[in-house]
Amino acid sequence: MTQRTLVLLKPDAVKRGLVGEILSRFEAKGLSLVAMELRTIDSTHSDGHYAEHVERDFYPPLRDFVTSGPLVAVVLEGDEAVDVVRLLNGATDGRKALPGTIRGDLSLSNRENLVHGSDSPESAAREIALWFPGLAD
Ligand code: IDP
Ligand code: MG
Repeated sequence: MTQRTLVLLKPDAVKRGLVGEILSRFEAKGLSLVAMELRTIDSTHSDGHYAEHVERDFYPPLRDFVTSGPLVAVVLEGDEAVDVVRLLNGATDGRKALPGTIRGDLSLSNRENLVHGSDSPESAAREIALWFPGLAD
């Protein structure tokens, strides 16, 4: 089933010059670019994106991280795009993510783990509306 999902190449990906490397993995898999923008977000936008996590202990440093510099927000489309992106991203903790995944190959951190991918079609719809209101369907 064709789906859309919201992907972030987080500020560590931009700072480390890994945007091309990471985007090329999604493109090589066969996912299509629907929208893409380099953007620096403020804490209000971070709170909206991470609404389910704002009360967690790890959230304040996560908010500092995602607002620390430009990131690349992307909408990708393809067959089962939500789950496919999360498989390509790998486990949250880069130290534990499997080799072959983006985090497993390129991240050594539980926080600075390079990428975000929506965790369900419902989250994808909410996140796409937040990041790209013009795309809402
Ligand atoms: P996900 O990005 O794999 O869906 P979530 O549990 O939704 O993981 O957490 C959102 C983000 O918060 C993670 O990608 C990571 O950057 C950060 N994070 C999650 N858990 C921790 C933690 O225990 N320590 C530090 N950062 C964390
Ligand atoms: Mg998540």
